[in-house]
Amino acid sequence: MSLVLLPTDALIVVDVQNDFCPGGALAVADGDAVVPVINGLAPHFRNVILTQDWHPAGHASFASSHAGKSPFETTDMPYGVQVLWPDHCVQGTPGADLHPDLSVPHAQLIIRKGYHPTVDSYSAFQEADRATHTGLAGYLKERGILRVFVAGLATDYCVAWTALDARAAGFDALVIEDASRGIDLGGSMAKAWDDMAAAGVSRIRSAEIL
Ligand code: VGL
Ligand code: ZN
Repeated sequence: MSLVLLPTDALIVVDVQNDFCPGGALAVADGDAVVPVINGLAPHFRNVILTQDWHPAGHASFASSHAGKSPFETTDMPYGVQVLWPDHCVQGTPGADLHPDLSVPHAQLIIRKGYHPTVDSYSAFQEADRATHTGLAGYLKERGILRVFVAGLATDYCVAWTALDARAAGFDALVIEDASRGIDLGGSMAKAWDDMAAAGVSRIRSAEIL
C-alpha cells in the first residue's frame, strides 16, 4: 500500500526530546532511532508540527513531588489515575531540548504541553483533565488540515493520546509505527494499539509514505 500525501495533511512529531532518548531522564528504549526516520519523512509533508513536553520544576506528574512515591508508581489525581515519572523535560533544561539531530527546519509550529503545574498532558490536543485544550485542534482546522500523521515518543503515551484526541477532534489519524518508540509499562503498548484501532487510528509504516 502506498499513501499519497495531500496539502491537507500534517505531520505531528511528538516529544523527540533528549530526556526521552538514551541517556535522558525518562529514556525510551531505542528512542533516538526515530530521528533518522522522521528526518527522512518530514520533507514529504508541507505541514509539520513539533511538540515538546514542557513541565515546570516540581510538576505533579513527577514522583519526586509525592512523598513516599517512586517513579512508575501511580497516584490518584482529581482527573484520574496518574503514572508518576522521573523528573523530565523541565522547562529550559537540556533534557527538554529537541534531539540535536532532529532536522525539520520547515516545521511551522511547536506546541508545548504539560506546563500547568497540577495537570499532565500526554496529548498535544487536550490536557489530562480532558477539559483544557492546547489550541492545536483550532490551529489545524483554521489551516484546513484534515488528516494528521503522528510519530515520535512515546508510542503508548504521548503519541497514542495525540492520535486518539486527533480522532476525537474530527481528524483522520495515522500513527507511523517505525517512526515511534514506546515505554511499555504494564502492557501499555498493547492497550494503546488496541485503543487506537478501536478509535479508527491507522497503523502504518514509513515505507508506505516514501
Ligand atoms: C511522555 C510520559 C511522561 C511522552 C511524557 O512523551 O510520551 N510520557 N511525559
Ligand atoms: Zn511528561
